[in-house]
Amino acid sequence: MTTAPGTHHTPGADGAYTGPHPDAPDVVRSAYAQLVVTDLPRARWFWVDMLGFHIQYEEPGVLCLRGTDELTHHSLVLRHGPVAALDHLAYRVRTPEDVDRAERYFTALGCPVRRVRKGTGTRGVGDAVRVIDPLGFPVEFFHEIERGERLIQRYDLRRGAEIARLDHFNICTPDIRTAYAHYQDLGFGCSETIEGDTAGGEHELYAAWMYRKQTVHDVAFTGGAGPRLHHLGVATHESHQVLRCADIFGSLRKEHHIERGPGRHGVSNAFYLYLRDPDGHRVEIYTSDYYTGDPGHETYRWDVHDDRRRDFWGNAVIESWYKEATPVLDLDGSPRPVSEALLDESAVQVGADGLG
Ligand code: 4SX
Ligand code: FE2
Ligand code: CA
Repeated sequence: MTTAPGTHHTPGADGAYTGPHPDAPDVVRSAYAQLVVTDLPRARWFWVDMLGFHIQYEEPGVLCLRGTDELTHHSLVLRHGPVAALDHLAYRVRTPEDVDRAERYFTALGCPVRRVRKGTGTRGVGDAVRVIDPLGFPVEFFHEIERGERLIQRYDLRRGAEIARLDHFNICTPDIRTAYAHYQDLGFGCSETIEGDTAGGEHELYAAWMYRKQTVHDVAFTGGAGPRLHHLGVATHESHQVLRCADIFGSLRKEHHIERGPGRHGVSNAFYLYLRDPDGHRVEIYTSDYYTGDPGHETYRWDVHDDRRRDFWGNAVIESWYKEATPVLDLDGSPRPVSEALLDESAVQVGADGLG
């Protein structure tokens, strides 16, 4: 059952929100992503030397990376492979029993489900379950993960954008309302949406930002052909780190990696910069969004015609940002087919975008 986002998700607001599905696993947060890259030394240059991720573990063909604030083994795994793709997204769940709960929940939904025993999956991760979720994405649920040494005050090790932590996943899917309902069943709150003419009763849902941790999001949806990964959002502490990163790309004549920004988002209020890695995987350097942990936190709804929604200063969003994304893999490692887009925000007549 779905009702209009922003009107019902707050428990008690109008009685319509029924809470997470009773059988859903208790998700703590977006925890890590595993990307397939075609040239690991070049990917290492980008993610480690330029962005400032720390190497926690390496073996031939694999790099496990984390930010300064992360105490877990990794928030990003780069794996060498023949085709650039998303191997899987991973959410940490609250207890070991929640891993079993995830297995039952996705089995009941009729999804492909695979149990990954400790020591057979991603380095450092304990017992896990991998599924192809109802949106077509490869997603892992795990509880146990190895710890890493505290790096928060290792200023001597900082480089590039001085990445603090993974913040969010942004995924392309043709049907935002279905994505919204799926994550609502998993207990995610909704911080912000972009909707069709909210005064004219259009209420087409173009995008939504949903969270378990107490920030604007763990996952957001971009309307378009899917399943594809739109970007990984990684957080810095301060906006000067975002600017410094952009400056270093310029100094090295590597400015072609910069795709959009720097700027201030309307949605989330975060300061941002989008980059493309050597394989075209998109990453957003993101900082200074806001707290959403109050249980009465209400959804903020943007009109798709508001030029400030995606860039608060009204700067145009370029077409590649709407259209290009990373393909995803099946549980057995083969690329998954991509469905047609049902919804195209870039086709809406919006002055600043100059699209449509
Ligand atoms: O472009 S948006 O302002 O809608 C936006 C995009 C807001 C927050 C994000 O993390 C994002 O990727
Ligand atoms: Fe983002
Ligand atoms: Ca550019």
